Amino acid sequence: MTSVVRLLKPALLALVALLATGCSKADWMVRQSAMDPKGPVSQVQFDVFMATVWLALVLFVLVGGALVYAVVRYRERAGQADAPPPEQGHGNPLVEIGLIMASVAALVVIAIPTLEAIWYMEEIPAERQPDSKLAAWYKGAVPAEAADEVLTVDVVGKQWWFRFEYPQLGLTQETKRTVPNELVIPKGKVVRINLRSEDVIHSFWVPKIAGKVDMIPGRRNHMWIQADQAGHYYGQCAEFCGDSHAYMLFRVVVLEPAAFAAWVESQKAPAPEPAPGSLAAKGKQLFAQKTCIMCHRVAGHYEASAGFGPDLARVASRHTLAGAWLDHRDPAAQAAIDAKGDTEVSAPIDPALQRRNFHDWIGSSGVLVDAAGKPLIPQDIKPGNRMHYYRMFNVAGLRETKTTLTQEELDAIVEYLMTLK
Ligand code: HEC
Ligand SMILES: [Cu+2]
Repeated sequence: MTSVVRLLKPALLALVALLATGCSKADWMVRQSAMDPKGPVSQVQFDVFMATVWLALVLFVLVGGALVYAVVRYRERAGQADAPPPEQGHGNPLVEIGLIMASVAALVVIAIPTLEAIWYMEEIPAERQPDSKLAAWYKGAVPAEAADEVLTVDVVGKQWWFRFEYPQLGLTQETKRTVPNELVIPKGKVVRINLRSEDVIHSFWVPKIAGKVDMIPGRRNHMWIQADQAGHYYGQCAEFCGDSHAYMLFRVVVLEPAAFAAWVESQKAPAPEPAPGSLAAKGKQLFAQKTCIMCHRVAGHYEASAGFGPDLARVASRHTLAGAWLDHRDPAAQAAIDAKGDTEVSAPIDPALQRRNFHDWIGSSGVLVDAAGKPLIPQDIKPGNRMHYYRMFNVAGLRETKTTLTQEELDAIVEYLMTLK
C-alpha cells in the first residue's frame, strides 16, 4: 500500500507539471488564441471569460478551503478509533439560505457582463468613424447611398472550404468573382458577416478577432467583426462537418484602407493571359479539356461554371490552398513569427513550396496516373475532398467518369495556375 502511495506522489507531480506547460504565455499568443484579442468583439468575449474565471477562482478557494478545513479540523486523532461519533447536526437554516443567496448573487454578477456582451455582439454598430480616411475611400468606392453602411461580407461554408462575397463591392456569384479561403478586410472597419451554408452545418471562428457563430443550411446567421491591427489571422471551421473538418481552415487578412482598395480592384480584373506557346498556355487549354471548368471559374478565362469549387482567378496570389490547409509560406520562418505573437508580419509566399502544393493537391485527388493508369500519389491530402465528380456525388456508378492526368499534363496545369495572380 505505502509503495503505491510513494509512487503516486511523483506521478501526480509530473502530471501537474505536464498540464502547467499548457499555460505558458507564449502559447497564449500563437495562431488560434482567443486569449490574445485583436478587435473589439474578441476583446469583449475575452473580458467576459476572464470575469468568469476570477469569480470561479474565488468560489473554488472558498469551497475548497472549507472542505480542507473540515477534513483537517475533524480528522480522526490518535486513540479516538473506538470513540462514539460526535453530536450530529440536522441542517442550519441560516447557512443554507445564505448559500442559496450567495449562489444567486454569483450568477447575477456573471449575468450582467454576459448579457452586455451578447447585446454588444448582436447589434452591428453603424459606421464608427465617419470622418476617417477609410470612410472617405469607402464613399468613393461604393454607391453613395450605401457608403455609410458597414462593409458587408457574405460567408458561405462548404465541405471543406469557405467562400467570401462582397455584395457592395461587386464581388459575388452573380458577377462571377468570389474570394475563397482568405477573407480580406480593411483595418478598423466594422464588417457585417452574413453566415450561410450550402451543405451541412459549419461554424465561423477567428479566435483573435471574433467567434464563433454557426453556419446552418437554410438559415441566415450574422455577426460583426472589426480588426484593429493589420496583419494575418488564422480562422477555423468550429463545427464538425465531415471527413476533412479538421482541414477546413481559413485566413483573415487585414489591410490598411489604401491597400484594401487596391485589393478590391485586383479582384475585379480578369486573370492575366499566359504568353502564347508557353507551358502555361498549354495548361490553360488542359484546364478546359480535363473538366476543371465544370467546378472552377477563372474570371476572364472560364466563367461558365456555377462555382461548385473555389474561384481560381487569383489563386496564386493567396497564401494558402485548399481550405487554407496547405500554406505556401516557409513553415519555420512563419512559426518563428507566430511564436512572437506578431500578426503584423507574415513570411512571404515561397514559390517552390507553392508549386509543390499545387502539384500535390491536384495530383493527390487521384487524377495523377502513371502509364498504366495507376494513381501516383496514393495518399489524399484532404480525405473525402470534393474535387472531381465521383467524389462530389459519392456514387459508385460515377467512378468511370474520373478525369486523369499524366505528369506532363499536371505540370502544365500547375504552370497555368502559378500565373493566376
Ligand atoms: C467536381 C468538381 C471539381 C472538379 C471537376 C475540379 N475541382 Fe478543383 N476543387 C473542387 C472543390 C470542391 C475544391 C475545394 C476543396 C477543398 O478545399 O476541400 C477544389 C479545390 C481546388 C484548388 C484549390 C483552390 C483554393 O483556392 O484553395 C485547385 C487549385 C483546384 N481545385 C484545381 C483543379 C484543377 C486543376 C482541376 C482539373 C484537373 C479541378 N480542380 C477539378 C472541385 C472540383
Ligand atoms: Cu466545416
